[in-house]
Amino acid sequence: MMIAPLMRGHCTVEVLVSAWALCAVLIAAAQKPSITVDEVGTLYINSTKKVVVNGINVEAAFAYLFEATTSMWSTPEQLVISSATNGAISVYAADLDGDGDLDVLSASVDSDKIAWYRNNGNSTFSAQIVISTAATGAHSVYAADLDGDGRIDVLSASANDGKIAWYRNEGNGTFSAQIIISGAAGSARSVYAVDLDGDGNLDVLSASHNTGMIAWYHNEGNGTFSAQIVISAAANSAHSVYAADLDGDGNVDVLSASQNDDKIAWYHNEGDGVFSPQIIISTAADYARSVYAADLDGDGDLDVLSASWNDDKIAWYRNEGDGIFSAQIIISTAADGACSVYAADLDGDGDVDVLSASYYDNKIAWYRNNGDGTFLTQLIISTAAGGARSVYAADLDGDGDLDVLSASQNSDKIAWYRNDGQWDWKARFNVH
Ligand SMILES: *[C@@H]1O[C@H](CO)[C@@H](O)[C@H](O)[C@H]1NC(C)=O
Ligand SMILES: *[C@@H]1O[C@H](CO)[C@@H](O)[C@H](O)[C@H]1NC(C)=O
Ligand SMILES: *[C@@H]1O[C@H](CO)[C@@H](O)[C@H](O)[C@H]1NC(C)=O
Ligand SMILES: *[C@@H]1O[C@H](CO)[C@@H](O)[C@H](O)[C@H]1NC(C)=O
Ligand SMILES: [Ca+2]
Repeated sequence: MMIAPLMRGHCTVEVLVSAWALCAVLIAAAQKPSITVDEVGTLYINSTKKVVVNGINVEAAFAYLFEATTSMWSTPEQLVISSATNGAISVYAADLDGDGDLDVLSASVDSDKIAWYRNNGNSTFSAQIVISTAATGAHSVYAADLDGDGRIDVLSASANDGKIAWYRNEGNGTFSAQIIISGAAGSARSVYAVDLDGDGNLDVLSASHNTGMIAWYHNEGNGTFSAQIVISAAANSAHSVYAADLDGDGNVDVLSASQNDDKIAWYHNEGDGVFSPQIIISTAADYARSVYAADLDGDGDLDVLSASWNDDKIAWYRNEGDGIFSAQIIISTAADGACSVYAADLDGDGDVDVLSASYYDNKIAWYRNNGDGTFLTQLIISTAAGGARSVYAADLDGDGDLDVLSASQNSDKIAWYRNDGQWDWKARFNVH
């Protein structure tokens, strides 16, 4: 604000010597606008501010057209990691062999299998490496260092044997046999790991479909777990569990999505892993299947996202502060059989975008955040994910942007979609 008048000739008068020095530096550093033609006849208009043609800001107009013309954005190729995942239902990524790149994990419901795929470091993956086939009706896979040895262990939830289990990483991605945390998780649909009582160890959370139960298992410190501690049994046919500090008090709260009561709800962590009764965020998520939390409007607190199957809906709930949530805000109803939602900055513009997987239209899609929690229309990543069940984002090729992963049940596929950075229109059209 102060600089423009200073540069217009007041540099040497009425100001301190230090300000004069700053002024001189700014003038020296400032690139001068120019219009030039080179030998081959290319005309360069180099502006240090705006280029205005008859009142139109040319760069702003280009940006608008690029955003609006989504056909300029090519759909990425589906890169299949494995077709050996009979009933692929869950996908996750973590560096399992400690070589610095992200490996991929899968759960397959029809083959009771938890498996991984080693990232070769050159955008290819190894053949499937089976961790266990003892997760009967496997529904969910996650990874976290449960025993604190610096290696990332693997977790599973399996529906047909009611098991929450883990597999100790013995180093370089070799795993122990299945270690059962609990066999009392009913029709277990979802597993997550987070430190709930603030003792520095990662505890485990589960969602149980048939009992409507959200529960946790206390990590005693070396991957030994307490018996099941029930948080709530009021999540009728619970399908998804997640955790995040929703009211900013430093304790990690718990979130659930449950099908039969169409409910997105949370449980306030009172400290030390003691939870409040269920607090309903919404019952407008018809056959709720998935819940996630991220700061979508950039106001510093975590908002909540849902995917619901019957109304094909991806929606969010604005955190008004202290864990008070707005009514449902719909992002899209074009996700036919919506069953998985995730959030990540896919276009690298600093805000968090939203991803969905939907079963009936075999679709992996995303919704570009304008930065304030308003979203552009659905952008399709793929419709080749037959019976899509799970979506996740991770930088698999190590180029600094986030790629997308899918698990599709009917096509038995774990696949990824490379982010080629095309969303940055200036970079895309820059001739230099
Ligand atoms: C104009 O900008 C381009 C880069 O965009 C640069 O290569 C060129 O040297 C600039 N020309 C002038 C005259 O500043
Ligand atoms: C990628 O790396 C793997 C393992 O080192 C190697 O077998 C494969 O040939 C490489 N592929 C490409 C395309 O470089
Ligand atoms: C890890 O295992 C892979 C595959 O068996 C092998 O190629 C690699 O050398 C191992 N690395 C270490 C550090 O043991
Ligand atoms: C793990 O910690 C628990 C609680 O401190 C203890 O009872 C158990 O013996 C330990 N197990 C191992 C394998 O160190
Ligand atoms: Ca470990």
